[in-house]
Amino acid sequence: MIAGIVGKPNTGKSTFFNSVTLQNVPMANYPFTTVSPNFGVGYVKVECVCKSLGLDDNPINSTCINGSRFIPVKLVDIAGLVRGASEGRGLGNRFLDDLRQADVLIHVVDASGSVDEEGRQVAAGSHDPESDISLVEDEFDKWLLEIVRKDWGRTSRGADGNLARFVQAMLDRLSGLSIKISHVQLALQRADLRGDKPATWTSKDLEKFTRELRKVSKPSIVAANKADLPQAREIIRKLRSDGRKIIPTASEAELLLRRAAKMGVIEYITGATDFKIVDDSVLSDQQRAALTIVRERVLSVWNTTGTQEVINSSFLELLDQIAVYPVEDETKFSDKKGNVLPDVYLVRQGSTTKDLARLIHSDLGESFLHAVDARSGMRLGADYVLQNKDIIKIVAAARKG
Ligand SMILES: Nc1nc2c(ncn2[C@@H]2O[C@H](COP(=O)(O)OP(=O)(O)OP(=O)(O)O)[C@@H](O)[C@H]2O)c(=O)[nH]1
Ligand SMILES: [Mg+2]
Repeated sequence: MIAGIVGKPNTGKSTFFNSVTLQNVPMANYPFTTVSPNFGVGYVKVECVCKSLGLDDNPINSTCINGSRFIPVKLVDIAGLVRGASEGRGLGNRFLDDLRQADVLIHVVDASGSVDEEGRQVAAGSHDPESDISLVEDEFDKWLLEIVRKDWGRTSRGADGNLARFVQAMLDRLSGLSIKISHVQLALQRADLRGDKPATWTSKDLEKFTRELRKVSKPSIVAANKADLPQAREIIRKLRSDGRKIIPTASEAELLLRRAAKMGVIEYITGATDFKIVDDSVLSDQQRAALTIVRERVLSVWNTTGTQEVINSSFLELLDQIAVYPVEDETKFSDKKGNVLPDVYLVRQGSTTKDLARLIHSDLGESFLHAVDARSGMRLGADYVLQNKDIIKIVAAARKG
Protein backbone atom coordinates (compact mmCIF):
# COMPACT_ATOMS: atom_id res chain seq x y z
CA MET A 1 0.00 0.00 0.00
CA ILE A 2 1.27 3.46 -0.82
CA ALA A 3 0.06 6.94 0.15
CA GLY A 4 0.33 9.78 -2.37
CA ILE A 5 0.84 13.30 -1.03
CA VAL A 6 -1.16 15.68 -3.21
CA GLY A 7 -2.24 19.31 -3.29
CA LYS A 8 -1.76 22.57 -5.14
CA PRO A 9 1.79 24.00 -5.21
CA ASN A 10 3.47 25.45 -2.13
CA THR A 11 1.16 24.02 0.55
CA GLY A 12 3.92 22.10 2.35
CA LYS A 13 3.71 18.65 0.74
CA SER A 14 7.46 18.15 0.69
CA THR A 15 7.77 19.54 4.22
CA PHE A 16 5.17 17.00 5.34
CA PHE A 17 7.06 14.27 3.44
CA ASN A 18 10.41 15.24 5.00
CA SER A 19 8.91 15.43 8.47
CA VAL A 20 7.54 11.89 8.32
CA THR A 21 10.38 10.23 6.36
CA LEU A 22 13.28 12.33 7.71
CA GLN A 23 14.49 12.79 4.16
CA ASN A 24 15.87 16.02 2.82
CA VAL A 25 14.00 16.76 -0.41
CA PRO A 26 13.89 20.43 -1.52
CA MET A 27 11.26 22.68 0.11
CA ALA A 28 10.81 26.35 -0.77
CA ASN A 29 8.33 29.16 -0.70
CA TYR A 30 7.46 29.18 -4.40
CA PRO A 31 5.41 26.90 -6.64
CA PHE A 32 6.81 23.81 -8.38
CA THR A 33 9.75 23.23 -6.09
CA THR A 34 9.04 19.54 -6.55
CA VAL A 35 9.12 18.36 -10.15
CA SER A 36 9.72 14.63 -10.02
CA PRO A 37 8.21 12.35 -7.39
CA ASN A 38 9.99 11.64 -4.11
CA PHE A 39 9.56 8.17 -2.65
CA GLY A 40 10.09 7.47 1.02
CA VAL A 41 9.17 5.47 4.07
CA GLY A 42 7.07 6.78 6.95
CA TYR A 43 5.70 4.90 9.96
CA VAL A 44 2.31 3.96 11.28
CA LYS A 45 2.42 4.16 15.08
CA VAL A 46 0.46 1.60 17.10
CA GLU A 47 0.48 0.42 20.68
CA CYS A 48 2.77 -2.62 20.64
CA VAL A 49 1.49 -5.89 22.09
CA CYS A 50 4.77 -6.18 24.05
CA LYS A 51 3.23 -3.73 26.52
CA SER A 52 0.21 -5.77 27.61
CA LEU A 53 2.23 -9.00 27.56
CA GLY A 54 5.04 -7.47 29.63
CA LEU A 55 7.64 -8.65 27.11
CA ASP A 56 10.94 -7.15 26.03
CA ASP A 57 10.80 -7.32 22.26
CA ASN A 58 13.49 -7.45 19.56
CA PRO A 59 11.82 -5.91 16.51
CA ILE A 60 13.25 -6.71 13.08
CA ASN A 61 10.88 -5.39 10.41
CA SER A 62 9.79 -2.37 12.46
CA THR A 63 10.88 -0.51 15.60
CA CYS A 64 9.47 -0.29 19.11
CA ILE A 65 9.98 2.78 21.28
CA ASN A 66 8.57 2.80 24.80
CA GLY A 67 5.83 0.37 23.85
CA SER A 68 4.92 2.11 20.57
CA ARG A 69 5.47 0.05 17.42
CA PHE A 70 6.46 1.94 14.29
CA ILE A 71 5.49 0.02 11.15
CA PRO A 72 7.04 1.16 7.85
CA VAL A 73 4.71 2.38 5.09
CA LYS A 74 5.43 3.81 1.64
CA LEU A 75 4.82 7.42 0.67
CA VAL A 76 5.22 9.44 -2.51
CA ASP A 77 5.47 13.23 -2.62
CA ILE A 78 4.55 14.66 -6.00
CA ALA A 79 4.58 17.99 -7.84
CA GLY A 80 1.89 20.56 -7.05
CA LEU A 81 -1.25 20.60 -9.12
CA VAL A 82 -3.00 23.61 -10.64
CA ARG A 83 -6.37 24.02 -12.31
CA GLY A 84 -6.17 22.60 -15.82
CA ALA A 85 -3.42 20.12 -14.92
CA SER A 86 -5.47 17.29 -16.42
CA GLU A 87 -5.23 19.14 -19.76
CA GLY A 88 -1.53 19.75 -19.39
CA ARG A 89 -1.27 23.02 -17.42
CA GLY A 90 1.50 23.49 -14.88
CA LEU A 91 3.40 20.25 -14.89
CA GLY A 92 0.47 18.70 -16.69
CA ASN A 93 -0.73 15.16 -16.35
CA ARG A 94 2.71 13.90 -15.55
CA PHE A 95 2.11 14.48 -11.86
CA LEU A 96 -1.14 12.58 -12.10
CA ASP A 97 0.74 9.67 -13.60
CA ASP A 98 2.98 9.76 -10.52
CA LEU A 99 -0.14 9.02 -8.48
CA ARG A 100 -1.07 5.86 -10.34
CA GLN A 101 0.11 3.44 -7.71
CA ALA A 102 -1.31 5.34 -4.74
CA ASP A 103 -3.91 3.50 -2.65
CA VAL A 104 -4.75 6.49 -0.49
CA LEU A 105 -4.27 10.24 -0.91
CA ILE A 106 -2.99 12.67 1.71
CA HIS A 107 -4.30 16.01 0.54
CA VAL A 108 -2.12 18.80 1.93
CA VAL A 109 -4.00 22.11 2.06
CA ASP A 110 -2.55 25.47 3.16
CA ALA A 111 -4.94 26.14 6.03
CA SER A 112 -3.38 29.51 6.77
CA GLY A 113 -4.76 30.83 3.47
CA SER A 114 -1.38 32.26 2.46
CA VAL A 115 -1.04 30.66 -0.97
CA ASP A 116 -3.26 31.52 -3.96
CA GLU A 117 -4.74 29.03 -6.42
CA GLU A 118 -1.53 28.95 -8.45
CA GLY A 119 0.71 28.43 -5.42
CA ARG A 120 2.01 32.00 -5.12
CA GLN A 121 2.42 33.49 -1.67
CA VAL A 122 -0.28 36.01 -0.65
CA ALA A 123 -1.16 37.62 2.70
CA ALA A 124 -2.12 34.98 5.30
CA GLY A 125 -5.89 34.58 5.53
CA SER A 126 -6.54 36.08 2.10
CA HIS A 127 -7.15 32.81 0.22
CA ASP A 128 -9.98 30.46 1.11
CA PRO A 129 -8.58 26.92 0.77
CA GLU A 130 -12.06 25.35 0.60
CA SER A 131 -11.91 25.57 -3.22
CA ASP A 132 -8.45 23.95 -3.25
CA ILE A 133 -9.95 20.69 -2.08
CA SER A 134 -12.40 20.45 -4.97
CA LEU A 135 -9.76 21.72 -7.40
CA VAL A 136 -7.56 18.69 -6.75
CA GLU A 137 -10.50 16.27 -6.80
CA ASP A 138 -11.83 17.75 -10.07
CA GLU A 139 -8.48 17.53 -11.82
CA PHE A 140 -8.04 13.96 -10.68
CA ASP A 141 -11.54 13.07 -11.89
CA LYS A 142 -10.96 14.67 -15.30
CA TRP A 143 -7.69 12.79 -15.73
CA LEU A 144 -9.33 9.51 -14.72
CA LEU A 145 -12.29 10.19 -16.99
CA GLU A 146 -9.97 10.50 -20.00
CA ILE A 147 -8.58 7.05 -19.24
CA VAL A 148 -12.01 5.46 -18.64
CA ARG A 149 -13.53 7.12 -21.72
CA LYS A 150 -10.84 6.02 -24.15
CA ASP A 151 -12.36 3.58 -26.68
CA TRP A 152 -15.62 3.77 -24.72
CA GLY A 153 -17.69 2.77 -27.78
CA ARG A 154 -15.77 -0.46 -28.15
CA THR A 155 -15.77 -1.16 -24.39
CA SER A 156 -19.50 -0.65 -24.05
CA ARG A 157 -20.40 -2.65 -27.17
CA GLY A 158 -18.11 -5.48 -26.09
CA ALA A 159 -19.61 -5.61 -22.61
CA ASP A 160 -23.23 -5.35 -23.61
CA GLY A 161 -25.31 -7.66 -21.44
CA ASN A 162 -22.30 -8.99 -19.56
CA LEU A 163 -21.33 -7.37 -16.27
CA ALA A 164 -18.20 -9.48 -15.77
CA ARG A 165 -16.92 -8.47 -19.19
CA PHE A 166 -17.45 -4.78 -18.38
CA VAL A 167 -15.63 -5.08 -15.05
CA GLN A 168 -12.73 -6.85 -16.76
CA ALA A 169 -12.58 -4.22 -19.51
CA MET A 170 -12.37 -1.51 -16.84
CA LEU A 171 -9.63 -3.37 -14.96
CA ASP A 172 -7.63 -3.72 -18.17
CA ARG A 173 -8.06 -0.07 -19.01
CA LEU A 174 -7.11 1.01 -15.48
CA SER A 175 -4.27 -1.45 -14.95
CA GLY A 176 -1.38 -0.03 -12.92
CA LEU A 177 -3.75 2.31 -11.08
CA SER A 178 -4.18 0.07 -8.06
CA ILE A 179 -7.87 -0.36 -8.90
CA LYS A 180 -9.47 -3.67 -7.97
CA ILE A 181 -12.63 -5.57 -8.94
CA SER A 182 -14.29 -4.56 -5.68
CA HIS A 183 -13.61 -0.87 -6.47
CA VAL A 184 -15.32 -1.10 -9.86
CA GLN A 185 -18.28 -2.99 -8.37
CA LEU A 186 -18.66 -0.51 -5.52
CA ALA A 187 -18.41 2.48 -7.88
CA LEU A 188 -21.20 1.02 -10.06
CA GLN A 189 -23.34 0.51 -6.99
CA ARG A 190 -22.73 4.00 -5.58
CA ALA A 191 -23.31 5.67 -8.94
CA ASP A 192 -26.46 3.53 -9.33
CA LEU A 193 -25.43 2.42 -12.82
CA ARG A 194 -25.73 -0.88 -14.65
CA GLY A 195 -22.38 -2.32 -15.65
CA ASP A 196 -24.08 -4.75 -18.01
CA LYS A 197 -25.61 -1.87 -19.99
CA PRO A 198 -22.78 0.65 -20.42
CA ALA A 199 -24.01 1.55 -23.92
CA THR A 200 -27.02 3.28 -22.31
CA TRP A 201 -24.87 5.54 -20.11
CA THR A 202 -24.93 9.27 -20.76
CA SER A 203 -21.73 11.32 -20.50
CA LYS A 204 -22.97 12.52 -17.08
CA ASP A 205 -23.27 8.86 -16.00
CA LEU A 206 -19.71 8.26 -17.07
CA GLU A 207 -18.56 11.26 -15.02
CA LYS A 208 -20.53 10.02 -12.02
CA PHE A 209 -19.01 6.54 -12.31
CA THR A 210 -15.49 7.96 -12.56
CA ARG A 211 -16.01 10.19 -9.52
CA GLU A 212 -17.25 7.26 -7.44
CA LEU A 213 -14.39 5.11 -8.70
CA ARG A 214 -11.89 7.74 -7.54
CA LYS A 215 -13.56 7.97 -4.14
CA VAL A 216 -13.49 4.23 -3.50
CA SER A 217 -10.11 3.44 -5.04
CA LYS A 218 -8.23 6.52 -3.80
CA PRO A 219 -9.82 7.56 -0.50
CA SER A 220 -8.37 10.80 0.83
CA ILE A 221 -7.71 12.67 4.02
CA VAL A 222 -7.10 16.42 4.31
CA ALA A 223 -4.01 17.60 6.18
CA ALA A 224 -4.82 21.21 7.07
CA ASN A 225 -1.21 22.35 7.08
CA LYS A 226 0.53 25.48 8.39
CA ALA A 227 -1.78 25.15 11.42
CA ASP A 228 0.86 27.03 13.43
CA LEU A 229 -0.17 30.29 11.78
CA PRO A 230 -2.94 32.15 13.65
CA GLN A 231 -5.18 32.51 10.56
CA ALA A 232 -5.45 28.71 10.37
CA ARG A 233 -7.78 28.41 13.39
CA GLU A 234 -10.76 30.06 11.76
CA ILE A 235 -10.12 28.45 8.39
CA ILE A 236 -9.89 24.96 9.95
CA ARG A 237 -13.13 25.55 11.84
CA LYS A 238 -14.84 26.40 8.53
CA LEU A 239 -13.29 23.45 6.67
CA ARG A 240 -14.50 21.11 9.40
CA SER A 241 -18.06 22.33 9.22
CA ASP A 242 -18.46 20.37 5.96
CA GLY A 243 -18.19 17.10 7.86
CA ARG A 244 -14.97 16.24 5.98
CA LYS A 245 -12.14 14.43 7.76
CA ILE A 246 -9.65 17.22 8.42
CA ILE A 247 -6.51 16.89 10.51
CA PRO A 248 -4.65 20.09 11.41
CA THR A 249 -0.93 19.67 10.75
CA ALA A 250 2.16 21.74 11.42
CA SER A 251 4.68 19.95 9.20
CA GLU A 252 7.41 22.50 9.68
CA ALA A 253 7.13 22.14 13.46
CA GLU A 254 7.22 18.34 13.19
CA LEU A 255 10.33 18.56 11.02
CA LEU A 256 12.03 20.81 13.56
CA LEU A 257 11.14 18.49 16.46
CA ARG A 258 12.19 15.33 14.62
CA ARG A 259 15.52 16.83 13.57
CA ALA A 260 16.19 18.18 17.08
CA ALA A 261 15.38 14.76 18.54
CA LYS A 262 17.71 13.07 16.04
CA MET A 263 20.50 15.44 17.10
CA GLY A 264 19.77 14.53 20.72
CA VAL A 265 18.83 18.10 21.66
CA ILE A 266 15.32 17.12 22.76
CA GLU A 267 13.42 13.98 23.68
CA TYR A 268 10.43 13.71 21.39
CA ILE A 269 8.45 10.83 19.98
CA THR A 270 6.36 11.68 16.97
CA GLY A 271 2.70 12.07 17.80
CA ALA A 272 3.50 13.14 21.37
CA THR A 273 1.82 16.11 23.00
CA ASP A 274 5.11 17.60 24.25
CA PHE A 275 8.91 17.29 24.12
CA LYS A 276 11.66 17.58 26.71
CA ILE A 277 14.81 19.62 26.32
CA VAL A 278 17.76 17.36 27.10
CA ASP A 279 20.35 20.01 27.98
CA ASP A 280 19.26 23.62 27.82
CA SER A 281 22.85 24.91 27.90
CA VAL A 282 23.64 23.48 24.44
CA LEU A 283 20.73 25.29 22.76
CA SER A 284 21.36 28.48 20.81
CA ASP A 285 18.95 31.37 21.49
CA GLN A 286 17.47 30.75 18.06
CA GLN A 287 16.85 27.05 18.72
CA ARG A 288 15.30 27.81 22.09
CA ALA A 289 13.02 30.42 20.54
CA ALA A 290 11.96 28.04 17.74
CA LEU A 291 11.11 25.30 20.25
CA THR A 292 9.12 27.74 22.37
CA ILE A 293 7.12 28.80 19.30
CA VAL A 294 6.34 25.14 18.51
CA ARG A 295 5.08 24.62 22.05
CA GLU A 296 2.99 27.80 22.11
CA ARG A 297 1.58 27.81 18.57
CA VAL A 298 1.26 24.12 17.88
CA LEU A 299 1.31 21.73 20.84
CA SER A 300 -0.68 23.89 23.23
CA VAL A 301 -3.23 24.74 20.52
CA TRP A 302 -3.62 21.46 18.59
CA ASN A 303 -2.17 18.95 21.07
CA THR A 304 0.16 17.34 18.50
CA THR A 305 1.73 18.35 15.17
CA GLY A 306 -0.88 16.14 13.49
CA THR A 307 1.45 14.40 11.03
CA GLN A 308 1.38 11.03 12.83
CA GLU A 309 -2.39 11.16 13.02
CA VAL A 310 -2.53 11.70 9.25
CA ILE A 311 -0.32 8.67 8.55
CA ASN A 312 -2.27 6.51 11.01
CA SER A 313 -5.64 7.56 9.64
CA SER A 314 -4.53 6.95 6.05
CA PHE A 315 -3.33 3.41 6.61
CA LEU A 316 -5.51 2.25 9.49
CA GLU A 317 -8.83 4.01 8.94
CA LEU A 318 -9.05 4.78 5.23
CA LEU A 319 -7.31 1.59 4.11
CA ASP A 320 -8.92 -0.32 6.95
CA GLN A 321 -5.79 -2.11 8.07
CA ILE A 322 -4.91 -3.85 11.34
CA ALA A 323 -1.59 -4.89 12.90
CA VAL A 324 -0.81 -8.60 13.18
CA TYR A 325 2.33 -10.18 14.69
CA PRO A 326 3.56 -13.42 13.10
CA VAL A 327 5.86 -15.59 15.26
CA GLU A 328 7.56 -18.94 14.71
CA ASP A 329 7.74 -20.10 18.35
CA GLU A 330 4.29 -19.46 19.80
CA THR A 331 5.35 -20.40 23.33
CA LYS A 332 7.99 -17.65 23.41
CA PHE A 333 6.28 -15.20 21.01
CA SER A 334 9.50 -15.26 19.02
CA ASP A 335 11.13 -16.24 15.75
CA LYS A 336 13.40 -19.28 15.51
CA LYS A 337 16.38 -17.29 16.73
CA GLY A 338 14.56 -16.17 19.86
CA ASN A 339 13.78 -12.59 18.77
CA VAL A 340 10.61 -11.71 20.65
CA LEU A 341 7.79 -10.25 18.52
CA PRO A 342 10.18 -9.71 15.61
CA ASP A 343 7.68 -8.63 12.97
CA VAL A 344 4.39 -6.89 12.54
CA TYR A 345 2.34 -6.74 9.35
CA LEU A 346 -0.43 -4.40 8.35
CA VAL A 347 -3.25 -6.39 6.75
CA ARG A 348 -6.68 -5.41 5.49
CA GLN A 349 -9.51 -5.95 7.95
CA GLY A 350 -11.13 -9.23 6.90
CA SER A 351 -7.83 -10.92 5.94
CA THR A 352 -7.41 -14.54 6.98
CA THR A 353 -4.54 -16.57 8.42
CA LYS A 354 -3.90 -17.91 4.93
CA ASP A 355 -3.72 -14.35 3.51
CA LEU A 356 -1.12 -13.57 6.18
CA ALA A 357 0.90 -16.65 5.20
CA ARG A 358 0.84 -15.52 1.54
CA LEU A 359 1.90 -12.02 2.54
CA ILE A 360 4.90 -13.31 4.48
CA HIS A 361 5.97 -15.52 1.62
CA SER A 362 4.17 -17.02 -1.36
CA ASP A 363 5.73 -20.42 -0.49
CA LEU A 364 4.25 -20.19 3.00
CA GLY A 365 0.84 -19.60 1.43
CA GLU A 366 1.27 -22.70 -0.73
CA SER A 367 2.39 -24.97 2.09
CA PHE A 368 0.00 -23.57 4.74
CA LEU A 369 -1.52 -26.24 7.01
CA HIS A 370 -3.04 -24.29 9.88
CA ALA A 371 -2.22 -21.49 12.30
CA VAL A 372 -1.99 -21.11 16.07
CA ASP A 373 -3.16 -18.20 18.21
CA ALA A 374 -0.03 -17.66 20.32
CA ARG A 375 -1.93 -16.16 23.26
CA SER A 376 -4.40 -19.02 23.73
CA GLY A 377 -2.50 -21.81 21.97
CA MET A 378 -5.67 -22.50 20.00
CA ARG A 379 -5.48 -23.96 16.53
CA LEU A 380 -6.87 -21.73 13.77
CA GLY A 381 -8.00 -22.74 10.29
CA ALA A 382 -7.15 -21.11 6.97
CA ASP A 383 -10.37 -19.06 7.07
CA TYR A 384 -9.84 -17.53 10.50
CA VAL A 385 -10.35 -13.77 10.17
CA LEU A 386 -7.44 -11.94 11.76
CA GLN A 387 -8.09 -9.47 14.56
CA ASN A 388 -6.03 -6.41 15.45
CA LYS A 389 -3.04 -7.32 17.65
CA ASP A 390 -3.29 -11.04 16.92
CA ILE A 391 -0.06 -12.98 17.46
CA ILE A 392 -0.05 -15.84 14.99
CA LYS A 393 2.11 -18.83 14.24
CA ILE A 394 1.73 -20.27 10.74
CA VAL A 395 2.19 -24.01 10.54
CA ALA A 396 3.28 -25.18 7.09
CA ALA A 397 4.11 -28.51 5.49
CA ALA A 398 7.81 -29.36 5.51
CA ARG A 399 9.50 -28.67 2.19
CA LYS A 400 10.06 -31.66 -0.01
CA GLY A 401 13.53 -32.61 -1.20
N1 LIG B 1 4.21 28.22 8.69
C1 LIG B 1 4.36 27.05 8.08
N2 LIG B 1 4.97 26.99 6.88
C2 LIG B 1 5.11 25.77 6.29
C3 LIG B 1 4.64 24.58 6.90
N3 LIG B 1 4.91 23.56 6.06
C4 LIG B 1 5.54 24.09 4.99
N4 LIG B 1 5.67 25.42 5.12
C5 LIG B 1 6.31 26.35 4.18
O1 LIG B 1 5.61 26.31 2.94
C6 LIG B 1 6.51 26.51 1.85
C7 LIG B 1 6.31 25.41 0.83
O2 LIG B 1 6.77 24.20 1.36
P1 LIG B 1 7.02 22.93 0.43
O3 LIG B 1 7.12 21.78 1.35
O4 LIG B 1 8.12 23.15 -0.53
O5 LIG B 1 5.64 22.89 -0.36
P2 LIG B 1 5.16 21.91 -1.54
O6 LIG B 1 3.70 21.77 -1.40
O7 LIG B 1 5.97 20.69 -1.58
O8 LIG B 1 5.47 22.82 -2.81
P3 LIG B 1 5.64 22.38 -4.37
O9 LIG B 1 6.62 21.25 -4.44
O10 LIG B 1 6.17 23.61 -5.01
O11 LIG B 1 4.29 22.03 -4.85
C8 LIG B 1 7.92 26.53 2.46
O12 LIG B 1 8.31 27.89 2.57
C9 LIG B 1 7.72 25.90 3.81
O13 LIG B 1 8.65 26.36 4.76
C10 LIG B 1 4.01 24.68 8.18
O14 LIG B 1 3.58 23.69 8.81
N5 LIG B 1 3.90 25.93 8.72
MG1 LIG C 1 7.18 19.88 -3.00
